Amino acid sequence: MGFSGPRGTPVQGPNLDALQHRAYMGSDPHMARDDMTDVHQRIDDEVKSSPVLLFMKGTPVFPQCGFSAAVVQILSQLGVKFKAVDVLKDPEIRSGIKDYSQWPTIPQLYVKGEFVGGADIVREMFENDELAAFFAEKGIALETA
Ligand SMILES: N[C@@H](CCC(=O)N[C@@H](CS)C(=O)NCC(=O)O)C(=O)O
Repeated sequence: MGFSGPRGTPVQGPNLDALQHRAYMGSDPHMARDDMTDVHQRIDDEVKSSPVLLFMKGTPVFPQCGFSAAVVQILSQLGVKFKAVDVLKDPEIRSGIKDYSQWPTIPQLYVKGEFVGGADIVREMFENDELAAFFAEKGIALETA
């Protein structure tokens, strides 16, 4: 690519902010703004209609990624009921959730509409005994035997 104009004067290059933003927006650079708004709304509806919601790869029974499996395992160990959304079934959600939370990876755990974190954060909270307290504070029942 030639980025120099006449006599070597630099030509305005691509708008890096826009390119980075587009890259961040996910796998489909041609996704229209309206589609993104639509996905955002769908995610918002999901997040607000389930007290504990996990965006993951695969299902709780058949997780397709070790990070997702780790969060499922922790939630199950605590006896927390949760809804799971398999992002592998919906590329728009897989991409849109990263923008929604400003968090670049899956899994993503939401409690009462609030983004909690991914696998590392959930694991750390669990190991520090913070996670059970957090659920209690949010009014989420733990059904541990
Ligand atoms: N450090 C992350 C690990 C999760 C991670 O790296 N996820 C990757 C692989 S499953 C991911 O979501 N990559 C983007 C994608 O697959 O869309 C966490 O704490 O959750």
